[in-house]
Amino acid sequence: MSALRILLPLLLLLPVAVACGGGGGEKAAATDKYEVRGEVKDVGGEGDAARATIAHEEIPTFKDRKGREVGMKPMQMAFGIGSGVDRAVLAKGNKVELVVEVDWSREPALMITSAKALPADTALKL
Ligand SMILES: [Cu+2]
Repeated sequence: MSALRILLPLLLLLPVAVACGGGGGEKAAATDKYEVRGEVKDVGGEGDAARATIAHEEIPTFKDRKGREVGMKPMQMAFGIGSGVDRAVLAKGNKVELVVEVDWSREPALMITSAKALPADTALKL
């Protein structure tokens, strides 16, 4: 019973330690994550150099590198492509729903970590 009393708080702290571990940035902010829809304008490169240029809808809750919620208007911009993303979904002209993770200590800061195809007739506010 006493072993559990010691172990349990440690187990509860573990996810916090993991969340603050990566990055090596000046502050231990958690990675921000956004869901955003858009249209693929261009895609290329492999591995760390892989980029997708997306015309994306507004991201109203987007936080800048100081953690201020400034939002992001609809625009066209390049994103990194995470290793687990299905590249077939990110074909030029496709409409997509993305999960984008932001880590300001990394280049590129904005990385697509999930991509799902939307029907071609999806109306986007771009
Ligand atoms: Cu943008």
